[in-house]
Amino acid sequence: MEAKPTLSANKDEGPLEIRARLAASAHRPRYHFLPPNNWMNDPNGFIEWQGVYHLFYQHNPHAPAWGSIHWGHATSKDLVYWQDEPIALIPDPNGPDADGCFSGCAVDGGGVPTLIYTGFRSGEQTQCIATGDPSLRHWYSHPANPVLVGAPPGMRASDFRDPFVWREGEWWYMLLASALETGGGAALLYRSKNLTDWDYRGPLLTGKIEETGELWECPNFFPLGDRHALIVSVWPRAHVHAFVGHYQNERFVVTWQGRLDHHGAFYAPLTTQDSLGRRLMVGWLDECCGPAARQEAGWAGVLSLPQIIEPHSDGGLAVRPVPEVAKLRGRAQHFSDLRVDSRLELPLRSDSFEAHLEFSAKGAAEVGLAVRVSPDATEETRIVVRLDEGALLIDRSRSSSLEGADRSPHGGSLGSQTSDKVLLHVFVDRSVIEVFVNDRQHFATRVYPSPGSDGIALLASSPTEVTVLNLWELGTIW
Ligand code: DQQ
Repeated sequence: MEAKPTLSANKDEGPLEIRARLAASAHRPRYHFLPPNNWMNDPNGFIEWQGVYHLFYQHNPHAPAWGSIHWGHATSKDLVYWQDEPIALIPDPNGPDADGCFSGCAVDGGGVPTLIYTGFRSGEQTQCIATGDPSLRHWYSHPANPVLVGAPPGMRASDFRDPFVWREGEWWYMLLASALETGGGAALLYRSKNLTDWDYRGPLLTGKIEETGELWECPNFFPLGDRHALIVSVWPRAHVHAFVGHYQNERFVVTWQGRLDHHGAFYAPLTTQDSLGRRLMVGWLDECCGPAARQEAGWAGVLSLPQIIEPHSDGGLAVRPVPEVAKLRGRAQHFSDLRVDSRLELPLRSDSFEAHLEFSAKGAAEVGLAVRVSPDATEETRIVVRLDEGALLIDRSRSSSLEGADRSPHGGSLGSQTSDKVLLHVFVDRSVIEVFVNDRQHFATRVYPSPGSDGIALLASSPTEVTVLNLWELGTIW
C-alpha cells in the first residue's frame, strides 16, 4: 500500500519539515526540484547572482492547483542541491498584481537585483518591477508600478505578459508574449534606458496560427554562437518552439526553426547565462494526472533538470543535461557489448536512476529501455528509439496504476542522425521521465506506476548489440 502523506499542515512546520512529511508520497521526485508543497508552474527570474543560482517559480502556496500565483524562491550553488528561500513576490490586494504575480525574469539593474514580471488584476496584465535587497530575500514593489500598461494596436489585449529582459549597450530590451488580434503568436520588442519607461519597437517575430499556434507564452531571446535564438511556449499548450537567426538593429531574420521539446510535460522554459558562459535552461514539468490525485498528494508540478543549450551543426539547437547532475550518482553498473535478442532484464532495480546507452544506428529498427517495470511486467514504460522512423517513442499505455493518469504516447522526431551511433540518456525519478537523445533532443513526461515497479530492461525489435550501458542510482537532493 502506498504510504499516504498527511495533508494537515502544522502551522509551525518549516519547508524541510514539510518536505520530510511529503517524502513518502509515492510519485514525488527525489532529485528534481519542486516546492515544499502545493503548486508550481513556470520557472521565473532564473539568474546567477554572485556565485549563487537563484530560481523563482510560479507558486500557489495554498493548494496543489493553479491560483493565487506568488513567486516561490530557491537557491543553489551547483544547480543540483537547492535551498528553500522565503516567498519573493506576494500578490498585493491594492496593487496591479492583486490577482497574481505572473511570469518574468531577473536582471542586475546596476547592482540592484531586479525582478520584472506581469501583474494580473481583474483580467488585466501589466508589467511590474520589484527590487531586492543584497540578500535577495526581501523584495520591494517599485513606486512606478505598473511600468507598462496596454498591448499595442493589433495585439490581443488579454495576452500581454511574461517579460524577458536583456542589456544591449546603453539600452535595456524586453520581449513580451502576446498574440495577433487575428490569432498567431507574437513576441513584442520594447526598449528602455531605465527599466521603467518603455518604448515599443514593434514585433520581433510573429507566427501563423496553423504553424506555431495561437499564442506564444514565455519568450526567451539570447545570442548563441554567431546567431540568436528565440524560444517560445506555444499555447494551447502543445510544445516549445525555437527559432534561430541573425539579429541586428532590432531585426531578427530566421534561418532555422523547429521544436525544442515535443508535446509533453515540459513547458514555459526559462534560460539564463551563467558565469561559465553557459546558456542554461530549466522548464516546468506539469503533472499528467487529474486534480483529485494532485489534491491527495498535496503537491503538483516539478522543475526539469537544468540543461545546456548549444548551437547544433544543422543550424538548430542542441540540449543536454548539466554535467553537475553526475554528483548524484551512487551505486553503478557498467556493461559493454550486451546482446539483446528482444528483451533483457537488468540486475539493477530502481525508481530513481540514470541510464546511458549507446548502440549502432544501423542495427535493429527499435532499441531502448523499459523502466518502472512491475515484478510481473504488466506495468512498464517503454522508451524506444525508432531508427526506421528517426523518432523517439515513450509508450505510456501500461505505465500507470493511478486512476485518471494520462496514458497517451509521447515522443517525436529526432531529426537527422548524423553519427553511426545513437546515444540514449534516460533519467527516471519516480513519476518523472526525462530523455535526451544524441545530446541534442529532450523529451519529458510523467508516469504514475505502483510502488515496487522498479525493474529495468533493455529492448530491441530484433537481435542487436548495445555497445555501452551505464546505470547509476541517483541520490536525493533533500
Ligand atoms: N503561466 C503564467 C503566465 C504564463 C503561463 C501564469 C505559462 O505568465 O504565460 O501562471 O505557463
